[in-house]
Amino acid sequence: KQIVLVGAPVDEGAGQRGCLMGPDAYRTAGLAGMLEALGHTVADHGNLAPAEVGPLRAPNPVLKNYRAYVGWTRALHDKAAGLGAASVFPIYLGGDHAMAAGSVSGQARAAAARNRPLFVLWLDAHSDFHTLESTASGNLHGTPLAFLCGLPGFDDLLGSPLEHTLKPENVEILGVRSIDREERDMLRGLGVGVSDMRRIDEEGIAPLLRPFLERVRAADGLLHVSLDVDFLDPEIAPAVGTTVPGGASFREAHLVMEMLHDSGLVTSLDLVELNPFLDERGRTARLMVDLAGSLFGRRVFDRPTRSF
Ligand code: DIR
Ligand code: MN
Ligand code: MN
Ligand code: MN
Repeated sequence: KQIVLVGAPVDEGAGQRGCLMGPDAYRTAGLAGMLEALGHTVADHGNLAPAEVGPLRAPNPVLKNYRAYVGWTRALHDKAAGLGAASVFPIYLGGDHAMAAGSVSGQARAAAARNRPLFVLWLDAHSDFHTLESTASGNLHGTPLAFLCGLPGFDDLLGSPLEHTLKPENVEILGVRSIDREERDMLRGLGVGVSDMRRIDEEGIAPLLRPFLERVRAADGLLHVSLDVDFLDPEIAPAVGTTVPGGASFREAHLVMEMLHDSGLVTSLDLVELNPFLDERGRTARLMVDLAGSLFGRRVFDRPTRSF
């Protein structure tokens, strides 16, 4: 594959600062070299900067860094729309999850131009399904998926209503274990696919993922994967500001990535919410790189015996 790395040092959306160091932590952990060793070509496009934004009034006084959210969404949307039109595989290096408002909306625009439906697998402890009205924390990384599904109130983000929204039934949230009441009601109303940790425990992660992948294939869809560090259990991935106990295990996470690779369906990826300031000697950054390795074809027998 021809892989393009796009750094998105966004940290205004999270409650804690530090995600701006994420892209460089992935580079330091050897992401590009690992992908090249698997036979891919890699072009690092460096880090994006937010777009300039004119005067704006935040629709809700609780929102933090609203202008920055708008600026990042516009810059990432344009970049992703361009990459989605080219025959490359973009990896968006976060940055907090607010960046997905731009990366995914841009990929959705490009998918629509190619007459292909975009599906999204959201691997996260949270559903990130607040509107600008419903958020109580004001942390904008809790809102991108609601924006992407076309919920109202987000027109400032691109300066006009989002044209290519995700179909709620084409979104699957996996690994979730912290959903606010307002988010739950909106998710249920729209019919977004949600598999929480209890379902993963009872049914196993593979049988939950497989039918979604089959739907993507049947629809000839493109698949974007948005991987939040807090999908993982904090015992193995401590470098995130919003840890929630009881997350995906090392084995579950690698299994998901290996199934995604085997499907051949994934066309773009976000690696988000890594906060290197909270890491233990790069341990979480290396695990995320390792997971990306499984998504790009690394098998158990060619994984190094000691990864950290
Ligand atoms: C909580 C936590 N639902 C909020 N959200 C997220 O602040 O809105 N944490 N996304 O990562
Ligand atoms: Mn998230
Ligand atoms: Mn269009
Ligand atoms: Mn999260």
